[in-house]
Formats: sequence, structure tokens, C-alpha cells
Amino acid sequence: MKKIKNKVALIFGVTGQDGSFLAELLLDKGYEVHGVIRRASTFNTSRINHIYEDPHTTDKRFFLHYGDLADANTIRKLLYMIMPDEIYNLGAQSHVRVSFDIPEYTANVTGVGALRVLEAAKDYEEHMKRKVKFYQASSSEMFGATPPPQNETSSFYPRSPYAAAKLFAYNMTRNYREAYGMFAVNGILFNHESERRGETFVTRKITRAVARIKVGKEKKLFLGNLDAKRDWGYAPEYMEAAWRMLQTDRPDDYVIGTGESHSVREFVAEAFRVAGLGNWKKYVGFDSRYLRPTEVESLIADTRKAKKKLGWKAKVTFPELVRIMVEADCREEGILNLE
Ligand code: NAP
Ligand code: G4F
Repeated sequence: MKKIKNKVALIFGVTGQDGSFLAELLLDKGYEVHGVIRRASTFNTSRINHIYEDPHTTDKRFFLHYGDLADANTIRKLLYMIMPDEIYNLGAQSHVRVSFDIPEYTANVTGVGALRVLEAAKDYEEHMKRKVKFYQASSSEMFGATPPPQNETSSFYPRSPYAAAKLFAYNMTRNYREAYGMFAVNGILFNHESERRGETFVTRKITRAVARIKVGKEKKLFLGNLDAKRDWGYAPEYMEAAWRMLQTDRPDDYVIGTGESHSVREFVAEAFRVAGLGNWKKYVGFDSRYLRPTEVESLIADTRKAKKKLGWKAKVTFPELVRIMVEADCREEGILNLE
């Protein structure tokens, strides 16, 4: 891989699934990478521990800083201190179901948080006379009730506080681009998963449960709506797309997905099949706690623009994704071979 020397990136949300893959990717490309982490009473760096180096080494290229998207002062301070070339805002209260329980907090962090970073970046550009590129982690959830396939020109119809907050951040990103000439882009990413996916999102919840059932630690998996359809891809590939968006000549917005959609039921069936557990119906129960007051029924990405302008296309297929996740969770439980 061609190394890019002397570029500095700042990642909000570096401890998350995507943040950890993006940090790896940028380090691989030769960047100096700075990540913002929240103070927590427990360790929250498990996804990045493997790339974090001893702070005393001399050629260190990965740095962590305390900060929070709710804290404009610190965001501003970090920008002036780090002087990044690229900012990736991946930070969010990212759980759709939870956003119905904590809507105000979600709006503050997921929505206004992006505005805080944009405002700090604008101020930084004006005062430091330097340019900085900004990536906003927008979401296919913003399409909500708009029928599939969805692309960059489809209308938005948010169905949750999370989606409404993301739409605010999306619009702010566009506005800062148009009003102040900033290089600010929205990556409208459809669902992407991995062995590092948070344990309460449906795919990981399923693959973890499959592994635990396989070793006899659990008997049953309780889920909500099995009919919802999602366009599920593999997270590391999606971070490559995010990076490519910031390497273009002109800032723009892009839809990223596989173009294929599967129901939660299909994901469950495939995961139990891969683990060799037989009929999934024996193990899966219904719990209304996991239903949402308003649901997004069907998401399928139309990614023609990303293919044409970014040369990006998803490679990992649905069965491959399920297998990657089931095998990883089985390994965690000590099962090294599923054949
Ligand atoms: P994730 O695993 O939930 O990671 C979210 C990150 O945001 C974590 O690092 C989290 O820190 C951080 N965060 C939460 N509240 C914060 C706050 N107040 N201040 C600063 N940081 C905060 O999410 P992900 O799956 O990696 O997704 C990355 C981004 O893409 C999110 O914005 C998400 O909404 C968006 N997105 C995701 C998908 C998807 O399918 N994965 C699709 C479209 C868009 P802690 O570790 O301390 O909690
Ligand atoms: O895995 P999920 O919680 O993901 P959801 O709601 O699609 O949101 C994810 O993808 C978005 C992109 O479109 C991101 F912006 C967002 O940050 C997040 O990463 O739920 C997927 C589907 C839903 O229809 C849900 O109702 O699975 C259904 N589901 C059924 N049973 C369940 C469950 N979801 C969860 N989390 N837990 C269940 O037990």
C-alpha cells in the first residue's frame, strides 16, 4: 500500500466498531491518527487496544485524547492542538431502539454533536488559515419509511429520534459546505457489521447467542421484529469508502451499501445453519421489548454513484458476513473449527 506521510486525522468515535477499523486503515496508510475517547468508569478501549502503543515510544503515530461531543470547548481545543487535515465524525449514541428511551440525549450527541465539530472546524479554518476535510457518519436510517432502493436523491423520512438527529447532522454538514465552502461530506452508510459490532445490535446479538447456545451457556435467543429487511455489509470495507470520500476533488454525499437486502429472519436462519445447530425455530423466542414504536421496514442501497465516483463496491457477501461473525463468536467460546 502506498504510504501517505505527514497527514493527520482526528476521529470522533474511535472506540466504536467503525472507529477502530478506520484507525487501523489510516495508520496503515501512514497517517498520524488522533482519537477522541470518553471518560468511562470501565475500560472502553477494547477495540483499539491492539493498535495503541506505549506512550513512551518515539515514533508513535496513534494518540488518544479525552473529549465528548457534548463539550464544544474541548472539541475546539483539540482541533487547535492537533491541527488535523481530516476529521471523521463517527461519534454517536448509535442505537435506534435506545434513542426512543433517551431522545434528548440522542439529539444532543448524535445531532448537535456534529454541529459542534463543524463549528469548531469552521472557526479553525478561519483563524488558522488552514483547510480541514470533514466526514459525517450519516445513516440509511434517515430514509426511514421511503421505499427502497434508496440513493442520494431519495427523500428522507426518519422514523426514530436517532434518525431525526442524524438528519439534522446531515443537513448541517451540507449547509457548512454550501455556506462556508468547507470540504464537508456525508457518507450515507447502510448497515455494516463485523466481529467488532456492538453486542446489542441484532446481527451480533444473534451470532453471540448462536455461539453461546452451541457451547451450552444459553438455551434461547429472544428477538423482536424478524420481518425487517436490511442491506448488511462488512464494516472494514465501508471505512475504505469513507476515506475515499475525503480524497476526491469536490465534496459530495454518497450512499454506501451492498445493493442486496435480507430479513432479520434470514440472518437468524443462516447463523444457526453455519453453526450446525439445525432448525433455528427451536431456539428463538419473541420479546416485545425489542420492538420499536416506529420501524424501518426495508433498506436497500442504490450505490451507482459510489461505484462511478469513488470506484467503490462492496465485496463481502451476506453468507460470508454471517460466517465471519459466527466463526469469530464461536472462537470466543473456544470453538476453533465449525466444519
Ligand atoms: P458504535 O460502535 O456505537 O460507536 C459509536 C462511537 O461513538 C463510540 O466510540 C462511542 O464511544 C462514541 N460516542 C458515543 N457518545 C459519544 C459522545 N457523547 N462523545 C464522543 N463520542 C461518543 O457505532 P458504529 O457502528 O461504529 O458507527 C459509527 C458511526 O456511524 C455512528 O455515528 C453511527 O451512528 C453511524 N452509522 C453506523 C452504521 C452501522 O451500521 N454501523 C450505519 C450508518 C451510520 P464509547 O465507546 O465510549 O461508547
Ligand atoms: O441491528 P439493529 O439494532 O440496527 P438498525 O436499527 O438498523 O440501526 C443500525 O443501522 C443503522 C443504519 O441503517 C445505523 F445508523 C445505526 O446506528 C445502527 O448501526 O436492528 C436491525 C433490525 C431492526 O429492524 C430491529 O427492529 O433488527 C430488528 N430487531 C429484531 N430483534 C432487533 C431485535 N434489533 C435489535 N437491536 N435487537 C433485537 O432483539
